Formats: sequence, structure tokens, C-alpha cells
Amino acid sequence: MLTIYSPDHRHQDAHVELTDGQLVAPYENPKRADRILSQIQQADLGMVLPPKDFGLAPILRVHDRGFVSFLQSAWSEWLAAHGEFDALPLNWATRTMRHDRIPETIEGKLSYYSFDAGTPIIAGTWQAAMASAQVALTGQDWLVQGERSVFSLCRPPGHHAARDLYGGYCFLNNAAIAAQALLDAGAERVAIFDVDYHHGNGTQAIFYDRSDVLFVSIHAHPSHSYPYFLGFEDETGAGVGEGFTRNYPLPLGTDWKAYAEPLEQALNTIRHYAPDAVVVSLGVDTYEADPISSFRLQSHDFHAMGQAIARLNKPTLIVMEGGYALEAIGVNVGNFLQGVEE
Ligand code: Q9C
Ligand code: ZN
Repeated sequence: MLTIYSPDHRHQDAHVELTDGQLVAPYENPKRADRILSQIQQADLGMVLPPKDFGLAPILRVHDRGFVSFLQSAWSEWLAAHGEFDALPLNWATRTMRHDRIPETIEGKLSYYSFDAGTPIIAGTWQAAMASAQVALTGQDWLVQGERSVFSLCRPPGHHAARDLYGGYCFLNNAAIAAQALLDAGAERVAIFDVDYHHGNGTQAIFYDRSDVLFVSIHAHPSHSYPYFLGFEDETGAGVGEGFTRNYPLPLGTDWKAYAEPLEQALNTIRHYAPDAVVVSLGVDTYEADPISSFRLQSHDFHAMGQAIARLNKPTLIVMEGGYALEAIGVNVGNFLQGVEE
């Protein structure tokens, strides 16, 4: 299988992440993509190609222009105001507050455009996020050229980012950008299958009121897991999008025995939709030893997951999302890709 990769992901290399009341070394760090890449090379999983440059236009098909401008200038504004510390928001417009005004200062804008304080912006954030989106777009382009399956080794990840919101280590929604590009290249229906441990709130929000993209997600139940406020079973779409969002939230401690059946149900939902192409948001944070998650999938289970998805028999773009167990992230992703290819 083709892999698309850019070393520019290294520009997102923050000093701190706010987790459980502590500033800790970021879980979402450059070693993740480095480990995945070296496993792909070691296991001979196929050619690794750099991204092409599709520019901003396909990004603006999914994201708000003001949001993109904010991401482009956030670091220089923060640097001028506060110096070389990772930029983190501190408060949000929640219940009782107004959402209709974009603040003028960088502190206010960070708050307006984010939904958590675990996603630091640094000097290289825009460059890394832009490269990550181009990696997804290039994978999409290979699919349009006739490849059956392509792996876009995206970093930073994307599925928590919505039209004008960043968070959950995500800035630009790579999977959504690729899905929209597939439609713009002629596909009539695209299914996004999100198997990251966390619900893909950003992707769901982007396509919630549309029927040309089916969003299906299998994830830890939001009653106990991040992002807490989206990903429940009763979210099924709105307007003409009614019925084109499907969530399969699962309990803490879910192992393969408990995962396999909802996985098959989710795949049947996708089969029923008969998409022209499938975009997989691949998170391997469902792994038993993931440091921030609590499912119990084992490394060989990712092989079975890849095989199950391959049985859809559709052109498939795999977009990298989460997964934080550095010692196993390469093997887990490699097993998944091998499963897809067989
Ligand atoms: N104590 C992705 O997997 N923080 N994002 C969790 C853990 C945020 C995960 C808190 C997790 C975001 C792409
Ligand atoms: Zn995740």
C-alpha cells in the first residue's frame, strides 16, 4: 500500500500539554509519526511518497476562512503578547455567555476558536497542520487516480477539529478535507469510518446536516470519555443529513470480544449506504496499553480490524488520527494496514 508522509509534522513539537491538572510532556508528539514510518519501512509495507501541494482552496471547502487566518497568525500574535511559551486558551464562552462576537486579542481568539486547553499552538503549528492536510489530500488524489487503498500518515491528527474550532490535538480536519475533495473530484457518496478511541466530534459536526457524507464512529462512550459532549447514540444527523450520522459508543474496558460485533454493525451501516469511497479515521488509541485511553484491543486485533474494513471492498483512504503508546504504535498501525491489504 502507498503511504504519504511529510517530515513537516516535526514542526508540531510542543513543550507542554495540560492533562489532569498537570503540565506534562505532550502525548501527541513527533515520535508517533517517526515510529509509524520506521515500521512501514522495516515491514516493507510499500512505497512512501511525499505530499503534493494542493494549497488552501480544498481546506477552505471545510474550514471557516477566519479560523484558518487565526491559525496562520496565532503564534506570532501570541509571541508578541506573551513570549516563547506554548499558546493555550484559558476560558470559554459556555452557558450564559455570548458566542456571536470574535474577540480582538489573541487570548480571546484562542478561547473563541478552541474547545480545550490540551492543544498547544507553537511556532510550527500552522506549517505542520498544513502539511498534514496536504498528506491527506495527496492520499485522496492517489485514490482518484485509481489506487485501491492509500495510507495518509497525517500528524497532527484532525478528527476533533470542526469548521471553526480546534482541540483534541487537532487543528485542520484532514479526513473531512479529504472526503470533501473526493466529492469535488466526482464521488457522489463518501463514508467516513472513525475508529479512533475518541469520538470524532469535529468530523461529525462538519457533515451533520448533509447526506453526501455518511459519518460512522465507534468509540468510548462520551459519558466517561473525551470529548464528553458529543458522540451519543441519539445523534443521527439533522435536516437532509438525518440518518447519515451513526454513533457506536462503547463501555470502558472494551476488548476485541466486545468490539467485534458493533464493528460489524458499523460496517453494515456503511455497506447499506453504498459509498463510492471510504475514508477511515484510524486511531490506535483503542490499544490496551494506550496511556490516555481505556479499551483493551491487542496488537493482532488491529490486523482483524483492517481485514474487516477491507471486506467493504471500496476504495479506501486511511487517515492517521490518535494512538499514544509509542512502543506499539508502529506495530499496531502496520498490522492494520496489512489487514487492509490482504
Ligand atoms: N487524560 C486524539 O486522539 N485529552 N485526540 C484526554 C486524558 C485529550 C485525543 C485527557 C485527548 C485528545 C486525536
Ligand atoms: Zn483519539
